[in-house]
Amino acid sequence: GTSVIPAWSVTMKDFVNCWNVSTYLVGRFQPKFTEFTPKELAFMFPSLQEGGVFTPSSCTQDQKAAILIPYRDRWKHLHTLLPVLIPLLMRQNVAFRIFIIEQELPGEFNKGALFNAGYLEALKVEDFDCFIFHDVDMVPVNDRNPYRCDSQNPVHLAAYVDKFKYEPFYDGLFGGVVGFTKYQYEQVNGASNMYFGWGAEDDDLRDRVFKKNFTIVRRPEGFYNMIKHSHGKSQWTPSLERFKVYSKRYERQDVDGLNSIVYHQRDLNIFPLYTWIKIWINTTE
Ligand code: BGN
Repeated sequence: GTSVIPAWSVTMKDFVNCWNVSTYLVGRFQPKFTEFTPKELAFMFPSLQEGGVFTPSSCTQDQKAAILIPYRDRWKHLHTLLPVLIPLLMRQNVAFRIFIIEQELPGEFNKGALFNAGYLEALKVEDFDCFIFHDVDMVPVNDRNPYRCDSQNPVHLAAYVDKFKYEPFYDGLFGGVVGFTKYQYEQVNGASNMYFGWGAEDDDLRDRVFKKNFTIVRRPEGFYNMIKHSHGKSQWTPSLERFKVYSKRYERQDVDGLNSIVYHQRDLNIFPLYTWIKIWINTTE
């Protein structure tokens, strides 16, 4: 039947699309890389709600984004990224929740498995439209790069990185920061769970995307600076196994990924800046 909306329930907010009113965007900027304590950050962002939640108050956002940061032993990086990322997301009027997806020791880091576990755990907390998988050391330096999923295709947000002189490092680069809708992530069966250590899990994910007939969206504003690693290079060991795993990627896509991830959620903590989830992944197989 017809329903009558009483006039008093129609507020200005209903008419204002958040993506049309991002008033305070500046484009390219040069952030200072400064580490803050969680306390300082909570003080800096009083409009951030417990768990690292933000809902724009003056406009209507059509997407709710889960910002998923795979993590292990990178406290300094995380608290250098957040003072840039949080206000940027607020300037863009993104409705978001920040998740730190920490892999429990011991064992090699497995970013793909953390993507999958993080995705599933985020959906247990609340429903999301857009999943942004975000490296802990990638700092956005252009706030006109929208933290927003594309309705058609997965997005590679970190297209231009200082480490690669802001040039596309290679055509198929799909690392750093990527965004999927729920539909897109489920279609590609998530990420592979079989890459331990550094490298190739992002190339595998890209090939999954293409195999399911998506393309990749890159925006001209996708500029990032990497936080320098004190060890000079990444402390993750480049895995030698990765070439072998990668060569069988198409055979595995439908049986290795979101539908096969084995993990345990060890801990879930709601902190002022983030929802922190600890994940155990089987590393002995
Ligand atoms: C590539 C790595 C990526 C990494 C980029 C940028 C591989 C594939 C081996 C089959 N790919 O070389 O994982 O994101 O460099 O550093 O190692």
